[in-house]
Amino acid sequence: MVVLSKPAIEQFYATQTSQPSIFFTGVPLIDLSKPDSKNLLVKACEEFGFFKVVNHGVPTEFITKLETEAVKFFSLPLSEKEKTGPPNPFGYGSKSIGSSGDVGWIEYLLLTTNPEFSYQRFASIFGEDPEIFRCAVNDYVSAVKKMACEIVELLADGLKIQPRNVFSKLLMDEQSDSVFRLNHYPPCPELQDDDMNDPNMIGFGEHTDPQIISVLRSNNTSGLQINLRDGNWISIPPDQNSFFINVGDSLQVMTNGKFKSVRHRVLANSSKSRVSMIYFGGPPLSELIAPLPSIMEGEDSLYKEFTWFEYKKSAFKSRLADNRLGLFEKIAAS
Ligand code: GA4
Repeated sequence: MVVLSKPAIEQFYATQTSQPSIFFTGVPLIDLSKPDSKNLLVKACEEFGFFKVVNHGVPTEFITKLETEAVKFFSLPLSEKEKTGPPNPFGYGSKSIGSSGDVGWIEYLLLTTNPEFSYQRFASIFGEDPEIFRCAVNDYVSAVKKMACEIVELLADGLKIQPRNVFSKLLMDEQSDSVFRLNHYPPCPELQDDDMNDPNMIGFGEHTDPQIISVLRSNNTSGLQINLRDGNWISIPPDQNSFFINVGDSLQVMTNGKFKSVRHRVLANSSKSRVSMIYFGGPPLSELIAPLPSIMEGEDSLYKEFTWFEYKKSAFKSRLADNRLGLFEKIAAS
């Protein structure tokens, strides 16, 4: 159990009495309907790279419709699900994550958010009408992307960056290289406390997200943990009515390290199934990822210049737990 200093907690933490007390309940909480949220958002991104959002405006109907479709998909026989795979770059994957040997107690579906993506591969498994699945994904992703844009515009305001769409225009760009992921963590009955350090018992190993911003929604099953600056892991109580937001590596670079991408992981659960859906908002492949001039105030860039394509290429060759930004950091002059 981690205890944060009191002044930090008082800034923006809400204690939820319904959460089990074994969980740390001090998640930075942002109410998007409150006009003063921009300063709290900036603070959450600087201190944690992570926060929870309520009053987000994403219709509940879109969330439940997609969750129903996801559960339906993951309940299909393996041979059927595999018809949409392998997951490189888009499709179904099981246990194996990425292409460098990482494994987890998970099955998932990786999709592009590009509306042109052909759902033909789903035709055979969704019967006559893969349209239902396609619509559920599109409705959900459009609504979540709108919320993500609102958040990054508030962040630009909070950082006093002009124009306020510097980040959101990248997510809205037709060429935006954004990804959508449906995860299913089946219950892992053999799980014992002692196994927690066994990588095979980890649902999804520790990592930071390479993109700008990630928007996560899960059912009410625990598992998500974030790594604090002091190295401690804290459990994030699940909340199916809220969204959890991660700062990604690209936003860390664009803010010259003022915002930190958050290291996070998902632990396997012994009895309950966890279903999560994550939108990873990324820039177009050709976009130069560099600190925004207006944020620098005379300071030097901490990073070498690179395009999203270059970063993505190097990221997809890495192991999950690697410090991917390390390769792109400037070595400080002695
Ligand atoms: C982490 C964030 C997203 O889930 C993802 C992941 C991707 C994958 O699952 O194929 C990666 C991982 C993620 C970062 C490093 C590489 C690539 C697995 C992996 C080992 C889809 C992404 O964009 O980067």
